[in-house]
Amino acid sequence: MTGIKKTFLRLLALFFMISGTASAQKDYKLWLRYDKIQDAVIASEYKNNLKGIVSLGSSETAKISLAELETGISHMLENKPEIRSAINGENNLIVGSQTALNSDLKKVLASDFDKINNEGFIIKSISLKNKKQIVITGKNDVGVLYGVYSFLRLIQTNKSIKNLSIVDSPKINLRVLNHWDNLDRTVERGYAGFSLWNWQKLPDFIDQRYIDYARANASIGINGTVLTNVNANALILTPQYLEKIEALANVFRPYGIKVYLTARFSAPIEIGGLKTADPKDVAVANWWKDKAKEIYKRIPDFGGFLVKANSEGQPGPQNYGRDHVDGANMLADAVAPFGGVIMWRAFVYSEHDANDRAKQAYAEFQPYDGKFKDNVIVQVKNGAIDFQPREPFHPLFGAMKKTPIMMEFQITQEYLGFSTHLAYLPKLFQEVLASDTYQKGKGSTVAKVIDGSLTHTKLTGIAGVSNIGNDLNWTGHPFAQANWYGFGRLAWDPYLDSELIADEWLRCTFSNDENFIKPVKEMMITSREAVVNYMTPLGLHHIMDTGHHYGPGPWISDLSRPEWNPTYYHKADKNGIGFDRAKTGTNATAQYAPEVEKVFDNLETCPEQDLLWFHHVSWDYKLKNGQTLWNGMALKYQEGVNQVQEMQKTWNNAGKYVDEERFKEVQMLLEIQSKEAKWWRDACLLYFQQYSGKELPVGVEKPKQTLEYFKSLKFPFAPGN
Ligand code: BDP
Repeated sequence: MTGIKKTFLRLLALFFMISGTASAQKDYKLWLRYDKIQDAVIASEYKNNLKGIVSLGSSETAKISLAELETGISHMLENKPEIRSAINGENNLIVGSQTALNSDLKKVLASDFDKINNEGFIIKSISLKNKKQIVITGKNDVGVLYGVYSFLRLIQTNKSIKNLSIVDSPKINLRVLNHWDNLDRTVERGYAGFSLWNWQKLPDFIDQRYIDYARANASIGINGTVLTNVNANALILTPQYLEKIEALANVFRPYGIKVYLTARFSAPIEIGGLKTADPKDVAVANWWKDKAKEIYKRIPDFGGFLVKANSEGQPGPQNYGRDHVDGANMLADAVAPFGGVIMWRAFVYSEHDANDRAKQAYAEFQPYDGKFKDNVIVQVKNGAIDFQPREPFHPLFGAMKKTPIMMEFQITQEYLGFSTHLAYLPKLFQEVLASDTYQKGKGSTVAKVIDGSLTHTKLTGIAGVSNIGNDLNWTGHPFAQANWYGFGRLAWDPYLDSELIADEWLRCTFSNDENFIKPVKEMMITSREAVVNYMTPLGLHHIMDTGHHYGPGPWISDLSRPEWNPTYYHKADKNGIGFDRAKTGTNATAQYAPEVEKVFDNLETCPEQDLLWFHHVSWDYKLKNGQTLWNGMALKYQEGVNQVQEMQKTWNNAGKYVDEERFKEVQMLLEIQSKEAKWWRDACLLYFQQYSGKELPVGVEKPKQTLEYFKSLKFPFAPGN
């Protein structure tokens, strides 16, 4: 090869590298793209109302607010507003916390300040000495920052800013991400690459990603992050690692984000040199007290610990004949002097307990109601089994009347197609939040339980198991970003409509063009139901392949723990299919309030979407649409496949509104999803057909492979396992 040719090829390679990076950055920016406003009329309204910015604060957080406004506005309007040192003239955007406001402003806004809490904000069009201004304020600088992001979102979504009067506060105190990140940077159930936390380079190297991560979280109101896996490693609590945690905490602090760690219960033995981790042992309690002191010395606003104890092999107080209350309260005492909290997980079930797994967490935790210290909050998964595509709400939400309980959602798609399937999860989250527990009569929704309005608990919280990794687009699938975004928005306000959230996200992330928004929003909204249909329709659950949880495995029946086997959950036989959790079966329905119990218990009133969760039903049972259960189930599987094909069509028509790179990415991913939806349909139906003994109804495509083929598939290096 000649020298010139070589140079040319090198340049060509470089060009592709650079353009590749540039395109990847499109995903990288998440919903903070701040694209130019396309509509000239709207853009001119913004320009007229935003002549100058007056920033009244000087803290790190205030500087971030100002920088974000400058970047956002100058990109969206292609015009940099003047930064003014004082309120001169009109059409200024005045930004600052309550204490920084002058007395005129304080007076104008006094009644609004009464309506917000410490993290809330006010965005208001006002007239000051006959001059029009917009104010963004809050009780402190972090509230102002939330207001800034909310204001930028108005512009991103092309809303009018002429007569603003927005007064908003988060309804839940702890809005946290749970990273299941290991110290070797693998991520348990993570499908977006490796962990963001580069432990080897910390504390000295601050990756720009840490800052961008904090920005993204602050923009949706997330105020806490648990950095490490619930299956914890005690080493994170050693000085060598605490120094690194401190560096991350310093990055996150100005964004209003507190750092939390998972505490391995046996840490006093593993890194403390003690012989026991018995919570009643004075030396153990003191070890934790000293550890807390050491952490708070470095990180004065450290959030506290998240603990998975005596669950799936993790150590806990029961190893010493103590219970969850003993363990949680001992840790609570250690962090209490510093204002820390303990998030104690209720995700427990035991192979030694012959009881229905769905009943075990309630059975164990409900009797502890009212026994935990004030700074303990019990973290409960949304359903009683384990983050399935659909689960009825966890009965504990209706049953802990004196104990703060927080929600745990899974944003990472362990059971919903990893990061290859498009599944818009806020739809799932909303379904759970809106479920009525009847704890105090009709209207006692899960949302009201976790925001404390029903039980009047002061400590309230919501956690989302993160779907973030070091993939260039953060979440593996461009649309999985919407699940991170939507989680944050619902954590802020659990009454928000998931469809509005989808609308917002699409506008910020892709385009404001209605011809794009309408069909693509529809695609997002149906996507979760599509996944339910092609994986686990009519209340089926836990029928995925074992270990990695990738793909179907309803046939698995040989695992050592009975409740790990899919056959335990579907109980298919010649007579029918489903888990009888009604009075005639395990009576799990009795864990709900009588009003809910009645509905679930009765085959006639049980919602069909939960049918096989609560009932073992004959293959010939007539569904509401007149189909037999077998036919109806087969048709649901087919419907799921059809829905994905519709999603593909929608996306194929969206090409002209989206950049080539993201368009292709999503197109390829939908193609995988379509193939895998068929895989789920065929494998499950062939397997269940052995029991039903019936033909597939008209309208359901015939499988092209045999059941043996599906059973033979192996995925030795499936991610996240
Ligand atoms: C299960 C996951 C497992 C987690 C566990 C948990 O498969 O990796 O450790 O949940 O939440 O769904 O503790």
